[in-house]
Amino acid sequence: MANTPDTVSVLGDITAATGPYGHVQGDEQFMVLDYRLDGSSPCVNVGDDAAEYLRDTDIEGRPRIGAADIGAYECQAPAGAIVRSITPQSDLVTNAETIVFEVVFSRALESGLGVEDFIINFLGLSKIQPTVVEVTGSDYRWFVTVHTGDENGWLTLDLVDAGDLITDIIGLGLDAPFSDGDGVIIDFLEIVTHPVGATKEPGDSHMFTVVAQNGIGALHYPEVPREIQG
Ligand SMILES: [Ca+2]
Repeated sequence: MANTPDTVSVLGDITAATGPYGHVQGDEQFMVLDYRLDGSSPCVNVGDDAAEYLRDTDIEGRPRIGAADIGAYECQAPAGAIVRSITPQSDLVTNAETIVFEVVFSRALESGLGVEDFIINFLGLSKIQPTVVEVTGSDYRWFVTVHTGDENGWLTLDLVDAGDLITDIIGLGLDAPFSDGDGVIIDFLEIVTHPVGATKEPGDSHMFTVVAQNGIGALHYPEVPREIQG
């Protein structure tokens, strides 16, 4: 967050003024109309202590807690950052090896976030369980790459803070866990032969059921070398 005496950067979409009387509304972290900060707000402890007219107390005479907060009111109960959202980058994934989730925090992180901090919930019959393979990103926005396994199902991602303690830029621990993220449907192309598992003999006929999603393709019968035919 790049803040100067003249500008304040606030996470979120403030172009759509949908709150009461056309004011900005951003969850519970920035209680617009009285400008008091929630403990997990990005404005806590990131004000400028060297500002020329900074007072020892806020506009109500309440003491500073740690570094000064941005705004007129000093948050009296600073708390760690929270997860604002965990969102897959697609609602439906067809035949893809990986899917990426975006994870947004209420405050920039300092350290401690890794693949061990995430748990996958998968509803489906998977021979290869989906796994978290990579965590990238910085500050508020992080991206988690998940290997999709090999079967159709419904996949969500939770954050549990299982490895090194996740800390934010003001040194507080993350308020984990988070398990309210959006899910993604994993679809794989499926081909079933009929009769199932039958030995193929010269002259036999076979039928195929093809479950295809979101695409156009052709079905090919692979040519099997003579020496390994049953
Ligand atoms: Ca403070």
